[in-house]
Amino acid sequence: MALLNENDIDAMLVTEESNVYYYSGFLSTNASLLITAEKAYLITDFRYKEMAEKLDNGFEVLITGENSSLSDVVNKLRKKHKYNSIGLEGDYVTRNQWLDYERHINVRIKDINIDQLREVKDQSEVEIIKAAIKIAEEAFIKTLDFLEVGKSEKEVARYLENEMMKLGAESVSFTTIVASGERSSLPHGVASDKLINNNELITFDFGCKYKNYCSDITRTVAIGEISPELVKVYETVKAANQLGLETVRAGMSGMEVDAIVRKFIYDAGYEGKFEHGLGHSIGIDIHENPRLRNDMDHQLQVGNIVTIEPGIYLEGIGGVRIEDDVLLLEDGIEVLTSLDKELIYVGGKI
Ligand SMILES: [Mn+2]
Repeated sequence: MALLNENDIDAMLVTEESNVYYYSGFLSTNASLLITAEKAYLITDFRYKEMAEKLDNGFEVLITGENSSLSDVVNKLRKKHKYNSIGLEGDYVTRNQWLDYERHINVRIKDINIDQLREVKDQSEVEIIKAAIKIAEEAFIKTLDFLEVGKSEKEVARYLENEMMKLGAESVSFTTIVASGERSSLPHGVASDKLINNNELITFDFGCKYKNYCSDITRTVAIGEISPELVKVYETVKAANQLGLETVRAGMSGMEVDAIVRKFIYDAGYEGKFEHGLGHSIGIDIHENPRLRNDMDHQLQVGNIVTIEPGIYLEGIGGVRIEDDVLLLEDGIEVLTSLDKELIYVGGKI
Protein backbone atom coordinates (compact mmCIF):
# COMPACT_ATOMS: atom_id res chain seq x y z
CA MET A 1 0.00 0.00 0.00
CA ALA A 2 2.93 2.33 0.68
CA LEU A 3 4.01 1.71 -2.90
CA LEU A 4 0.80 3.38 -4.11
CA ASN A 5 1.92 6.72 -2.68
CA GLU A 6 5.48 6.26 -3.88
CA ASN A 7 4.25 5.67 -7.43
CA ASP A 8 1.50 8.30 -7.30
CA ILE A 9 -1.28 5.86 -8.16
CA ASP A 10 -4.62 4.88 -6.56
CA ALA A 11 -4.29 1.14 -7.16
CA MET A 12 -1.90 -1.40 -8.58
CA LEU A 13 -2.29 -4.73 -10.29
CA VAL A 14 0.58 -7.13 -9.53
CA THR A 15 0.74 -9.97 -12.05
CA GLU A 16 4.37 -11.15 -12.11
CA GLU A 17 4.46 -14.59 -10.46
CA SER A 18 7.46 -13.98 -8.16
CA ASN A 19 6.11 -10.62 -7.03
CA VAL A 20 2.68 -12.14 -6.34
CA TYR A 21 4.41 -14.75 -4.21
CA TYR A 22 6.63 -12.21 -2.46
CA TYR A 23 3.80 -9.87 -1.55
CA SER A 24 1.09 -12.44 -0.75
CA GLY A 25 2.77 -15.79 -0.05
CA PHE A 26 0.60 -17.31 -2.77
CA LEU A 27 2.36 -19.28 -5.49
CA SER A 28 0.38 -19.90 -8.65
CA THR A 29 0.79 -19.71 -12.41
CA ASN A 30 -2.35 -17.59 -12.53
CA ALA A 31 -2.83 -15.15 -9.70
CA SER A 32 -2.83 -11.37 -9.45
CA LEU A 33 -2.96 -8.90 -6.61
CA LEU A 34 -5.08 -5.79 -6.79
CA ILE A 35 -3.95 -3.36 -4.14
CA THR A 36 -6.00 -0.28 -3.29
CA ALA A 37 -5.54 2.18 -0.45
CA GLU A 38 -8.32 0.43 1.51
CA LYS A 39 -8.04 -3.21 0.63
CA ALA A 40 -5.93 -5.92 -0.98
CA TYR A 41 -7.38 -8.60 -3.27
CA LEU A 42 -5.96 -11.88 -4.49
CA ILE A 43 -7.49 -12.74 -7.85
CA THR A 44 -7.07 -16.26 -9.21
CA ASP A 45 -9.07 -18.94 -11.01
CA PHE A 46 -11.06 -22.00 -9.97
CA ARG A 47 -8.04 -24.30 -9.95
CA TYR A 48 -6.48 -22.34 -7.08
CA LYS A 49 -9.66 -21.34 -5.21
CA GLU A 50 -9.39 -23.74 -2.30
CA MET A 51 -5.67 -23.09 -1.82
CA ALA A 52 -6.11 -19.33 -1.96
CA GLU A 53 -8.97 -19.28 0.53
CA LYS A 54 -7.01 -21.40 3.01
CA LEU A 55 -4.02 -19.05 2.93
CA ASP A 56 -5.50 -16.48 5.30
CA ASN A 57 -2.99 -13.79 4.34
CA GLY A 58 -5.17 -10.70 4.68
CA PHE A 59 -6.17 -10.68 1.01
CA GLU A 60 -9.78 -11.06 -0.05
CA VAL A 61 -9.94 -13.85 -2.63
CA LEU A 62 -11.80 -13.27 -5.91
CA ILE A 63 -12.19 -15.91 -8.60
CA THR A 64 -12.12 -15.20 -12.32
CA GLY A 65 -14.20 -17.35 -14.65
CA GLU A 66 -15.52 -17.60 -18.19
CA ASN A 67 -17.73 -14.58 -17.72
CA SER A 68 -15.44 -12.50 -15.58
CA SER A 69 -11.91 -11.92 -16.84
CA LEU A 70 -9.25 -10.22 -14.80
CA SER A 71 -10.03 -6.86 -16.41
CA ASP A 72 -13.76 -7.37 -15.62
CA VAL A 73 -12.89 -7.94 -11.96
CA VAL A 74 -10.60 -4.90 -11.91
CA ASN A 75 -13.38 -2.82 -13.46
CA LYS A 76 -15.95 -4.01 -10.94
CA LEU A 77 -13.66 -3.17 -8.06
CA ARG A 78 -13.19 0.27 -9.52
CA LYS A 79 -16.85 1.03 -8.86
CA LYS A 80 -16.25 0.16 -5.22
CA HIS A 81 -12.87 1.79 -4.66
CA LYS A 82 -13.14 4.58 -7.23
CA TYR A 83 -9.52 4.52 -8.40
CA ASN A 84 -8.60 6.79 -11.26
CA SER A 85 -5.14 5.43 -11.88
CA ILE A 86 -3.62 1.97 -11.75
CA GLY A 87 -0.02 0.74 -11.81
CA LEU A 88 0.99 -2.19 -14.02
CA GLU A 89 4.36 -3.92 -14.08
CA GLY A 90 5.63 -2.83 -17.48
CA ASP A 91 8.66 -5.10 -17.27
CA TYR A 92 6.42 -8.17 -17.19
CA VAL A 93 3.04 -7.39 -18.75
CA THR A 94 3.06 -8.36 -22.42
CA ARG A 95 2.23 -5.78 -25.07
CA ASN A 96 -1.06 -7.48 -25.85
CA GLN A 97 -2.06 -7.63 -22.19
CA TRP A 98 -1.20 -3.94 -21.80
CA LEU A 99 -3.37 -3.05 -24.81
CA ASP A 100 -6.16 -5.19 -23.39
CA TYR A 101 -6.02 -3.37 -20.05
CA GLU A 102 -6.02 -0.04 -21.87
CA ARG A 103 -9.11 -1.09 -23.78
CA HIS A 104 -11.03 -2.50 -20.83
CA ILE A 105 -9.90 -0.62 -17.74
CA ASN A 106 -10.92 2.94 -18.18
CA VAL A 107 -8.36 4.64 -15.91
CA ARG A 108 -4.91 6.16 -16.23
CA ILE A 109 -2.36 3.33 -16.44
CA LYS A 110 1.15 3.85 -15.10
CA ASP A 111 4.21 1.69 -15.61
CA ILE A 112 5.61 0.67 -12.23
CA ASN A 113 8.35 -1.60 -10.92
CA ILE A 114 7.92 -3.04 -7.42
CA ASP A 115 10.85 -5.46 -7.41
CA GLN A 116 13.09 -3.31 -5.18
CA LEU A 117 11.77 -4.58 -1.85
CA ARG A 118 12.94 -8.05 -2.83
CA GLU A 119 16.56 -6.88 -3.03
CA VAL A 120 17.08 -6.83 0.74
CA LYS A 121 16.54 -10.29 2.22
CA ASP A 122 15.13 -10.64 5.72
CA GLN A 123 16.32 -13.24 8.22
CA SER A 124 13.81 -15.90 7.18
CA GLU A 125 14.73 -15.49 3.50
CA VAL A 126 18.43 -15.76 4.38
CA GLU A 127 17.80 -19.00 6.28
CA ILE A 128 15.85 -20.50 3.37
CA ILE A 129 18.55 -19.57 0.85
CA LYS A 130 21.21 -21.07 3.15
CA ALA A 131 19.19 -24.30 3.19
CA ALA A 132 18.90 -24.25 -0.61
CA ILE A 133 22.69 -23.83 -0.84
CA LYS A 134 23.33 -26.67 1.60
CA ILE A 135 21.16 -29.06 -0.43
CA ALA A 136 23.00 -28.17 -3.64
CA GLU A 137 26.40 -28.57 -1.99
CA GLU A 138 25.65 -31.97 -0.48
CA ALA A 139 24.29 -33.18 -3.81
CA PHE A 140 27.42 -31.93 -5.59
CA ILE A 141 29.74 -33.79 -3.21
CA LYS A 142 27.83 -37.01 -3.94
CA THR A 143 28.02 -36.29 -7.66
CA LEU A 144 31.83 -36.12 -7.52
CA ASP A 145 31.80 -39.78 -6.42
CA PHE A 146 29.48 -40.65 -9.29
CA LEU A 147 31.54 -38.77 -11.88
CA GLU A 148 33.78 -40.95 -14.09
CA VAL A 149 35.20 -41.20 -17.58
CA GLY A 150 32.64 -42.58 -20.04
CA LYS A 151 29.53 -41.14 -18.44
CA SER A 152 27.69 -38.45 -20.38
CA GLU A 153 27.30 -34.88 -19.17
CA LYS A 154 23.54 -35.39 -19.14
CA GLU A 155 23.80 -38.53 -17.05
CA VAL A 156 25.94 -36.67 -14.50
CA ALA A 157 23.60 -33.66 -14.52
CA ARG A 158 20.52 -35.84 -13.94
CA TYR A 159 22.31 -37.55 -11.05
CA LEU A 160 23.12 -34.19 -9.45
CA GLU A 161 19.54 -32.98 -9.90
CA ASN A 162 18.10 -36.18 -8.47
CA GLU A 163 20.38 -35.93 -5.41
CA MET A 164 19.12 -32.37 -4.83
CA MET A 165 15.50 -33.60 -4.99
CA LYS A 166 16.29 -36.46 -2.59
CA LEU A 167 17.65 -33.87 -0.15
CA GLY A 168 14.40 -31.88 -0.23
CA ALA A 169 14.67 -29.53 -3.21
CA GLU A 170 11.44 -28.76 -5.04
CA SER A 171 13.08 -28.28 -8.41
CA VAL A 172 16.25 -27.02 -10.03
CA SER A 173 16.63 -23.26 -10.03
CA PHE A 174 17.77 -23.41 -13.70
CA THR A 175 18.84 -26.03 -16.23
CA THR A 176 21.97 -27.66 -14.81
CA ILE A 177 25.19 -26.90 -16.64
CA VAL A 178 27.75 -29.68 -17.01
CA ALA A 179 30.33 -28.62 -19.57
CA SER A 180 33.38 -30.85 -20.03
CA GLY A 181 36.56 -30.59 -22.05
CA GLU A 182 36.36 -28.06 -24.88
CA ARG A 183 32.72 -27.47 -23.97
CA SER A 184 33.84 -25.91 -20.67
CA SER A 185 34.60 -22.76 -22.67
CA LEU A 186 30.83 -22.36 -23.13
CA PRO A 187 29.77 -20.18 -20.19
CA HIS A 188 26.25 -21.64 -20.33
CA GLY A 189 26.95 -25.10 -21.73
CA VAL A 190 23.86 -27.01 -20.66
CA ALA A 191 24.66 -30.72 -20.18
CA SER A 192 24.89 -32.56 -23.51
CA ASP A 193 25.31 -36.16 -24.69
CA LYS A 194 29.09 -35.67 -24.77
CA LEU A 195 30.91 -38.33 -22.79
CA ILE A 196 33.35 -37.27 -20.09
CA ASN A 197 36.93 -37.98 -21.17
CA ASN A 198 40.15 -38.25 -19.30
CA ASN A 199 42.30 -35.11 -18.89
CA GLU A 200 39.43 -32.63 -19.00
CA LEU A 201 38.05 -29.80 -16.98
CA ILE A 202 34.36 -30.05 -16.11
CA THR A 203 32.31 -27.01 -15.09
CA PHE A 204 29.19 -27.57 -13.00
CA ASP A 205 26.78 -24.67 -12.59
CA PHE A 206 23.83 -25.80 -10.54
CA GLY A 207 21.31 -24.87 -7.91
CA CYS A 208 17.95 -25.80 -6.53
CA LYS A 209 14.75 -24.23 -5.35
CA TYR A 210 13.86 -24.82 -1.75
CA LYS A 211 10.76 -23.19 -0.23
CA ASN A 212 10.63 -21.16 -3.46
CA TYR A 213 14.11 -19.63 -3.09
CA CYS A 214 17.12 -20.36 -5.31
CA SER A 215 20.71 -21.38 -4.78
CA ASP A 216 23.34 -20.91 -7.49
CA ILE A 217 26.84 -22.43 -7.35
CA THR A 218 29.60 -23.12 -9.88
CA ARG A 219 32.63 -25.31 -9.45
CA THR A 220 35.11 -26.59 -12.01
CA VAL A 221 36.90 -29.89 -11.42
CA ALA A 222 39.54 -31.84 -13.33
CA ILE A 223 39.44 -35.47 -14.31
CA GLY A 224 42.84 -37.00 -14.99
CA GLU A 225 45.70 -34.61 -15.79
CA ILE A 226 45.08 -31.18 -17.31
CA SER A 227 47.49 -28.94 -19.20
CA PRO A 228 49.58 -26.29 -17.42
CA GLU A 229 47.66 -23.71 -19.48
CA LEU A 230 44.35 -24.81 -17.92
CA VAL A 231 45.88 -25.03 -14.45
CA LYS A 232 46.92 -21.38 -14.86
CA VAL A 233 43.40 -20.48 -15.98
CA TYR A 234 42.01 -22.26 -12.92
CA GLU A 235 44.37 -20.53 -10.50
CA THR A 236 43.61 -17.13 -12.06
CA VAL A 237 39.85 -17.62 -11.72
CA LYS A 238 40.26 -18.87 -8.15
CA ALA A 239 42.29 -15.75 -7.28
CA ALA A 240 39.69 -13.56 -9.04
CA ASN A 241 36.90 -15.19 -7.02
CA GLN A 242 38.89 -14.53 -3.83
CA LEU A 243 39.47 -10.91 -4.88
CA GLY A 244 35.72 -10.57 -5.48
CA LEU A 245 34.98 -11.85 -1.97
CA GLU A 246 37.53 -9.44 -0.48
CA THR A 247 36.15 -6.53 -2.50
CA VAL A 248 32.36 -6.77 -2.45
CA ARG A 249 30.82 -4.69 0.34
CA ALA A 250 27.56 -2.87 1.00
CA GLY A 251 27.94 0.75 -0.11
CA MET A 252 29.89 -0.08 -3.26
CA SER A 253 28.16 -0.26 -6.62
CA GLY A 254 27.95 -3.53 -8.56
CA MET A 255 29.87 -1.72 -11.29
CA GLU A 256 32.85 -0.97 -9.03
CA VAL A 257 33.18 -4.57 -7.80
CA ASP A 258 32.85 -5.92 -11.35
CA ALA A 259 35.52 -3.50 -12.63
CA ILE A 260 38.10 -4.46 -9.98
CA VAL A 261 37.80 -8.20 -10.61
CA ARG A 262 37.62 -7.73 -14.38
CA LYS A 263 40.83 -5.69 -14.38
CA PHE A 264 42.58 -8.47 -12.42
CA ILE A 265 41.56 -11.08 -15.01
CA TYR A 266 42.43 -8.87 -17.99
CA ASP A 267 45.81 -7.93 -16.46
CA ALA A 268 46.58 -11.64 -16.06
CA GLY A 269 46.44 -11.91 -19.87
CA TYR A 270 42.80 -12.85 -20.39
CA GLU A 271 41.31 -9.68 -21.83
CA GLY A 272 38.13 -10.50 -23.72
CA LYS A 273 37.89 -13.95 -22.14
CA PHE A 274 35.53 -12.94 -19.30
CA GLU A 275 32.63 -11.20 -21.00
CA HIS A 276 29.73 -11.75 -18.62
CA GLY A 277 28.88 -9.90 -15.43
CA LEU A 278 30.67 -10.77 -12.19
CA GLY A 279 27.47 -11.62 -10.39
CA HIS A 280 23.79 -11.13 -9.66
CA SER A 281 21.42 -11.40 -6.75
CA ILE A 282 19.48 -14.56 -6.00
CA GLY A 283 16.11 -14.94 -4.31
CA ILE A 284 12.75 -16.14 -5.54
CA ASP A 285 14.24 -15.75 -9.02
CA ILE A 286 17.64 -17.03 -10.03
CA HIS A 287 18.67 -13.64 -11.48
CA GLU A 288 17.59 -10.63 -9.45
CA ASN A 289 18.79 -7.11 -8.89
CA PRO A 290 21.18 -5.74 -7.88
CA ARG A 291 23.62 -7.17 -10.44
CA LEU A 292 27.40 -6.92 -10.39
CA ARG A 293 28.12 -5.68 -13.87
CA ASN A 294 29.27 -2.61 -15.76
CA ASP A 295 25.88 -0.85 -15.94
CA MET A 296 24.84 -1.12 -12.27
CA ASP A 297 25.74 2.11 -10.57
CA HIS A 298 23.46 2.05 -7.54
CA GLN A 299 24.79 1.03 -4.14
CA LEU A 300 24.77 -2.53 -2.88
CA GLN A 301 22.93 -2.80 0.42
CA VAL A 302 23.16 -4.78 3.63
CA GLY A 303 20.91 -7.82 3.14
CA ASN A 304 21.65 -8.32 -0.57
CA ILE A 305 22.63 -11.90 -1.46
CA VAL A 306 24.83 -11.80 -4.54
CA THR A 307 26.90 -14.28 -6.50
CA ILE A 308 30.61 -13.78 -7.22
CA GLU A 309 31.28 -15.77 -10.38
CA PRO A 310 34.33 -14.82 -12.42
CA GLY A 311 35.27 -17.09 -15.31
CA ILE A 312 37.77 -17.42 -18.13
CA TYR A 313 36.77 -19.09 -21.39
CA LEU A 314 39.27 -20.09 -24.08
CA GLU A 315 37.50 -21.22 -27.22
CA GLY A 316 38.57 -24.68 -28.38
CA ILE A 317 40.60 -25.23 -25.20
CA GLY A 318 38.34 -25.01 -22.17
CA GLY A 319 37.16 -22.76 -19.42
CA VAL A 320 36.74 -22.29 -15.70
CA ARG A 321 34.15 -20.54 -13.54
CA ILE A 322 33.94 -20.45 -9.75
CA GLU A 323 30.79 -19.07 -8.16
CA ASP A 324 29.99 -18.37 -4.53
CA ASP A 325 26.88 -16.88 -2.92
CA VAL A 326 27.50 -14.03 -0.49
CA LEU A 327 25.36 -12.17 2.06
CA LEU A 328 26.29 -8.51 2.54
CA LEU A 329 26.51 -7.48 6.21
CA GLU A 330 27.02 -4.17 8.05
CA ASP A 331 30.68 -4.96 8.61
CA GLY A 332 31.66 -7.27 5.79
CA ILE A 333 30.21 -10.37 4.20
CA GLU A 334 29.14 -13.89 5.02
CA VAL A 335 30.13 -16.38 2.34
CA LEU A 336 27.18 -18.76 2.24
CA THR A 337 28.76 -21.39 -0.01
CA SER A 338 31.34 -23.69 1.55
CA LEU A 339 32.53 -26.09 -1.19
CA ASP A 340 36.29 -26.37 -1.59
CA LYS A 341 37.95 -24.23 -4.25
CA GLU A 342 41.28 -26.02 -4.55
CA LEU A 343 41.50 -27.68 -7.96
CA ILE A 344 39.91 -31.09 -7.37
CA TYR A 345 41.20 -34.00 -9.44
CA VAL A 346 38.29 -36.44 -9.52
CA GLY A 347 39.59 -39.95 -8.97
CA GLY A 348 42.97 -38.55 -7.96
CA LYS A 349 45.66 -36.85 -10.03
CA ILE A 350 47.21 -39.20 -12.58
MN1 LIG B 1 24.94 -17.40 -11.26
